[in-house]
Amino acid sequence: MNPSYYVTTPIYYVNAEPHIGHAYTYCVADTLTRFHRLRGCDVWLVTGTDEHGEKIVEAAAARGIAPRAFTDEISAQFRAVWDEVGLRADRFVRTTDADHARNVQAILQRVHDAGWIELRSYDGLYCVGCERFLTDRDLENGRCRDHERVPEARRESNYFFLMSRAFGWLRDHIEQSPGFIRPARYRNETLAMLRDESGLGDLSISRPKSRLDWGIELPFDRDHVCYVWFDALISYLTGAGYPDDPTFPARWASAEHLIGKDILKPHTIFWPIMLKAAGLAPPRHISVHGYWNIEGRKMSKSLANVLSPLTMRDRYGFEAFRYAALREMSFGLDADLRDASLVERINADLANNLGNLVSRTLNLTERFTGGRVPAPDEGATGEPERELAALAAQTVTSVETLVTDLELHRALEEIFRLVDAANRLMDLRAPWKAAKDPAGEPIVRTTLHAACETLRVVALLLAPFLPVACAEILARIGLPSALETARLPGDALRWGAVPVGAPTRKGSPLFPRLEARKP
Ligand code: ME8
Repeated sequence: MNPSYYVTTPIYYVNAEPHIGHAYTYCVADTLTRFHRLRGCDVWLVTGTDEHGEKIVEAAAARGIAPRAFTDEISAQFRAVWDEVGLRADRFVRTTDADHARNVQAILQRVHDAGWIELRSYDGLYCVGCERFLTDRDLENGRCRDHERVPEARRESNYFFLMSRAFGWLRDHIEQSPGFIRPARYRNETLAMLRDESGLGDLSISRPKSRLDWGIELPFDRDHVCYVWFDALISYLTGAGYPDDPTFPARWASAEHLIGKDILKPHTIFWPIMLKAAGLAPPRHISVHGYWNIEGRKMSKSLANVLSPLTMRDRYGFEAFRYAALREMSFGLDADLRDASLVERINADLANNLGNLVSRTLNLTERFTGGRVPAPDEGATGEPERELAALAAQTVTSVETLVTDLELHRALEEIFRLVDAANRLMDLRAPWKAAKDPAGEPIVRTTLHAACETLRVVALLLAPFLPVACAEILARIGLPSALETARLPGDALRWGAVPVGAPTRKGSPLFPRLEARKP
C-alpha cells in the first residue's frame, strides 16, 4: 500500500469573501499534495467553509437574509473561486453538511461520556469577532486586541470542556515531537502559552439556544448549540472520512493541518486535547504560516485593500501569482505583497530565466536538430556539462528536503539556480554559433540535449508549484503525459532520460512579461 498524505486548509468563515490570504494557504496545500503524489503517496486534500456561530448570524442579518441562504451563497462563492483558479480538493466540508453534524454530535457525546464536559455558570466579556470570552490579556483599553471592538458583558450557563487537565500531557507531547508544530517559532509560542496558563483555562463549548440557535445541538442538552470552534475543528475528521471510511486511519496518521498564525491557539491547544478526549491521536503536523500585508498595510475591509484571487488571476495570471507568492513568503514569517515585487519576480524568474531557457532551447532544436531532442556526443561532453548534471542531482536532493521541511521559497530558489546554470551553459557553448561550422555539430547536439534534459528535470521539480506550465514544458520536449506516471526523486535523478528523437515544439511564450504599474 502507498503511504498516505492527508493535508487540510482551514475551513474559511463565510462572513467574508475569498481573498489572497485564503488562497495562499490553499496554494501551499495544493503544492504539497502534488509533491507527495509525485513521491508515490495516496494524497487527500480537504478545504471547506465554517458556517455556524454568531459572526455568521450577524453577517447574514446585515444582508437581510436567513443564515441558511446566506451560507449557501457564500460557500458556493468560495467553491466557484477555487474552481476558477484551478484549486481542487478531494472533499469540501461545509459545517452544515449532515455527515459533519453527525460527527460533531458523536464526538461531543463521546467526550461527555468520558467525563470531560461540565456545566458551569459563566460571567465574562464576550467578543463576537473572536467567538469567545476574552481574558485580560486579550484586551487593550477595554477593547478586543484583534477586533478592536468593545466586548459584551455576558452571564450564562455553559458547558465547559475540561481542557486544562491535559495541559501537562500536551506540553510533553510537543516536547517529544519536534515536527508536530512547525516552524519552531510557533512550537515555542505554544509552549509559552502552556507555561503561563493564566491566558488559558477550560473551554466553554456551548451557547444557549435562547441566544444563538444557528449551530449544532449538543446531543446531551438540546437547549444548547455547540461552540463554533469545537464544531469547526472536527471538520478535519469529517474531511478524512471519519468514522467509517476504511482509509480514515491511514489518512489520520499522516494528517497535516496548514494554518495561518491567527488561529494557532485553537489548533495547537484546543484541538490536540479534544482529540485526546475523544480517544484519537493528534495530527502529525500543524504547519503555520505568517500573514500577508498589502503594500505595507494590514489587509482589512476598512482599508478596502482586500485582494481577491480573481483580481490576482486577471493581473498576473493565477499560476504566476501562485509562484510569486510561494517564492516571496518565507513560510512562517509575515510578508508584504507589493505589485512591484510580484511583477519583478515574475518577469525575472518566469518570463526571463525559465521562459528564456524554454524558448531558446526549443527554437534552436527546431532550427538545428530537425525539431527533435538530439543525442549528445561523448566527445563534446566536457566539464561544464558534467557540472550541470551534478548540480541537477544535487538540486533534486535538496528540493526534496526543503519541500518536506516546508521551506518552499528556498526550494524554488534552488530550482531556479539550476535554470540559471543551464542558461549559462547555453551562453558558454553558444550552439547558434557552433552551428555555423559543420565541425560544431556535436557541440550543438550536446548542448541542446543538456538543455532539454535540464528542462525535464526542472519541470518535474517545479510541477507541484507550477502545474500547468510544467505539463506544457514536458509536452514540448516530447513527454506529454509524464506527470501522470513520474516519480520523484527517481525520475528527476535519471540524468539523460529525456527521449532522444522525440519531437519538440516551440509554442508561444509561457509567461508573458508584465508591465509595472505606473506610480
Ligand atoms: O479562522 N495572510 O477562518 P478565516 C495569510 N473559520 N493568510 C491569511 C490571511 C493573511 N492576511 N488572512 C487569512 C477561520 N488567512 C476559521 C478556521 S479551521 C478549523 C477554522 C488565511 O476565514 C490563513 O490560513 O478567518 C488563516 O489561518 C485563515 O485564512 C483564516 O480564515
